[in-house]
Amino acid sequence: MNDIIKYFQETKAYFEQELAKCSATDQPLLSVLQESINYSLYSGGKRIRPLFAFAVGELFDVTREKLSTLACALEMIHTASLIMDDLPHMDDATMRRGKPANHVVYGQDVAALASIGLLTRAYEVILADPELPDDKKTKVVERLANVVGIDGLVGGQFVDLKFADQSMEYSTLEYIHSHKTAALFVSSGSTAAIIGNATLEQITALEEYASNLGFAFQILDDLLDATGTEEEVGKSLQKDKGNFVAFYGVEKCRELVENYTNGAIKAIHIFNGKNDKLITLAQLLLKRKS
Ligand code: GRG
Repeated sequence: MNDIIKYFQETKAYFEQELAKCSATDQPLLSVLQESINYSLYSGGKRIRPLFAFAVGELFDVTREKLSTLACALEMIHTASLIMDDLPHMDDATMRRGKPANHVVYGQDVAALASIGLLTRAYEVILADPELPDDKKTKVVERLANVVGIDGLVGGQFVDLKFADQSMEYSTLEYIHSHKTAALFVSSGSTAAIIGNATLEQITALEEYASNLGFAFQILDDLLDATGTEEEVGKSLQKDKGNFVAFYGVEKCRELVENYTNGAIKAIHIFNGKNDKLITLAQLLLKRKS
C-alpha cells in the first residue's frame, strides 16, 4: 500500500509539471485571464482523473509521457466544469477548495472565458501531441467531446438545473450523476485504455470500474455536503439540488458508497496481478474528507 501511495505522489508531481506546460500562454495582454486559469487549476485539486488515467496506462505499459496530454486534458475539462458550475446562474457557489470561487475573484466575464479557454485547450493539446498517432487522437477527442457535450456534462448539468427537486424520480437523479460525475471518470479510463491498445473486454471492465467509482465518489460528495462544514469540505455546501442524501438518507448512502466501491474493485478482476493501483485508488477515495 505504501509503495502505491508513493507511486501516486510521484505521478502527481510529474503531472503538475506537465499541466503547467499545457495550460500556459505567453501573451502579456492575457495575463489576467492566465491568472484566473491558474487560480482554479492550481488550487489544491486532488487530480483524481489524471491519476486514474495514469494507473490505467500502467496496466498496458504505456509510458507516462504518452499519457501526459490526455491527463492534462482531463484536468482542464474538469476544472472548466467547476468554474462554470460555480457561476451565479448555475449553482451560485462562492467557495471552492477552501477559497473564493473563480468568479468571486475575477468576475463572471473572466471566469466564463477561463472555463471555455480551458475546455478548448484540452482538445488542442491532444491534437498537437507528437506522441500520439492520428487514429488515437481521433478516438480520444471524440470520446472527450462526447463526455462534455449535450449527452455528457452539459446534459447532466441541464437536468440538474431544471429537474432536480425533492419530488424527482430516481432515474432523474441517476441521469444527473452518471452524466455530471461518473461520465468523466468513465472516459478518463476508456481514453487511457484506448491509448494503451486495450481490447473491448478490457475497456468495458475499466468503464464498469469507473462508473462504480464515479457513483461512490458522488454519493460520498453528497454525504460530505450533508454532514461536513464548509471549512472541512472547502466549498459552498447544499448547493446541489440533485442529491443522494436527500433521496436515501445518510445511513443508506454510506452503505451505497461501500457497495459501489466493491463493485468497482470487482469489475477489474480480469486484470488480477496488475490491478493493485486501481484497487488502492478506489480504497483511498472511500476515505477522503474533501
Ligand atoms: C464547461 C466542461 C464544461 C461543462 C459544462 C457546468 C457543467 C457543464 C457541468 C458541471 C459538472 C460538475 C461540476 C460536476 C461535479 C463533479 C464533481 C463531483 C466534482 C468534484 O470533483 P473533485 O473532488 O474536485 O475531484 P477537486 O477539487 O479535487 O478537483
